[in-house]
Order: sequence, then C-alpha cells, then structure tokens
Amino acid sequence: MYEVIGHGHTRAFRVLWMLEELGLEYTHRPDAPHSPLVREHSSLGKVPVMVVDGVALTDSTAIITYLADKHGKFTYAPGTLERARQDGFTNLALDELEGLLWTAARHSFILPKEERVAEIKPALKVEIARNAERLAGRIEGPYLMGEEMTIADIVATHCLNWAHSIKFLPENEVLAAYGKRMRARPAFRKVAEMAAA
Ligand SMILES: N[C@@H](CCC(=O)N[C@@H](CS)C(=O)NCC(=O)O)C(=O)O
Repeated sequence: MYEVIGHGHTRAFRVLWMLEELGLEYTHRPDAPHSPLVREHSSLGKVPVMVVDGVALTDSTAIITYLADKHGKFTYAPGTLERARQDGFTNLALDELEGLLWTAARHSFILPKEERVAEIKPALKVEIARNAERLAGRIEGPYLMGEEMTIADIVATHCLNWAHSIKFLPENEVLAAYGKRMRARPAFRKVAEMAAA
C-alpha cells in the first residue's frame, strides 16, 4: 500500500496521476507543505512524500521513477538508449521549465515579501515560452517519444499546465494538441477532479 502526502494542486499531482495510470491502490493525505504530518516525513517540509513500507520517499520525479521501475510501466528499461532519451526529456522539463516556474512562484507568493523581486517575472515568462516552443519541436506524437507514454510525459505535462495556469505558455498548436491529449486521459481527469474538490 502506498500513502501519498500532499495536496493535488502541488507536485503531488504527478504521483497521484502515476498511481492512477498504474491502477494501484493508495491512500491520500492532502496535506499542505509543512503540516505536522509532512514535517514528520520530510525535513524540508516539502510535498509530495510517498510512504512505502514505512520509508518516506521524497521528490515527485524520483517517486514516479520508482513506481515506473517497480511496476515496469511508463518507462524504458534502465541501461537502454531509450531510457537515456527518456531521462533526457524528464531532465529537460525539470531544467528548462520547472526551475523557471518555481522561481516565478517563489518571487510571486513563496518568499517573504521583502525578498521577492517582481521584476524577474517578465524575463522568466520569455524564457519559459522559448523553452516550451523548443520542447514542442521535439514532441514525436502522440507522446514525447512517439507511441509510448513515459513518466517524462507526466513531468512535461505537469510543467506545461503550470505554465498555462500562470499565463506563461505561448500560443502553439503542437503544445495545445499535446496538452489536450494528455488532459483527456481518465487518470489525469480523476486526479484533476480530486485536486479541485
Ligand atoms: N523537487 C521537489 C519539489 C517539492 C516542492 O518544492 N514542493 C512544493 C509544493 S509543489 C513545496 O512543498 N513547497 C514548500 C516549500 O518550498 O517550503 C518535487 O518534485 O517533489
């Protein structure tokens, strides 16, 4: 049994989506960051955390990689060229999109007011738009790597939705069609409904 800690409107979404795609049973504690339960399992107070056999796993990408490897789905096998390409896509989404999105969030509502630099946001928007367009140019379709959906699609879709929600995503037909396809997946829809409740 897996226990996921973290509200669906955080990066816990990725873990919940993966579990739904795999059709696995889990319990969900939709705590906010730094709640006593989160603090019990994560020294940084960050979510998501997934507790497996009493062991607390942190970091959404590490958690979904664990699930993919353990259950042998939504991933290519370690040591293959396909896996190396898959990991490249995952890291591209994290470096070129998530890092910038997180910086934008920190300077909007996370850092103490006196540490926020609002002027950085237009530059982040330009950079995110450029990086998203570059990613669009690499989508083989229907998924990033062609016919096989992998965990890289979960990370990339989450980042693209995040960018869209803060109006940082450029108009782009390929990105729009990819996002629509990914959001239409029953597992995605179920978690989106849970997160909105
Ligand atoms: N790399 C981590 C980032 C986790 C993270 O920063 N989560 C945010 C919510 S989406 C959080 O807990 N923020 C609270 C904080 O930074 O103190 C992951 O992918 O899980």
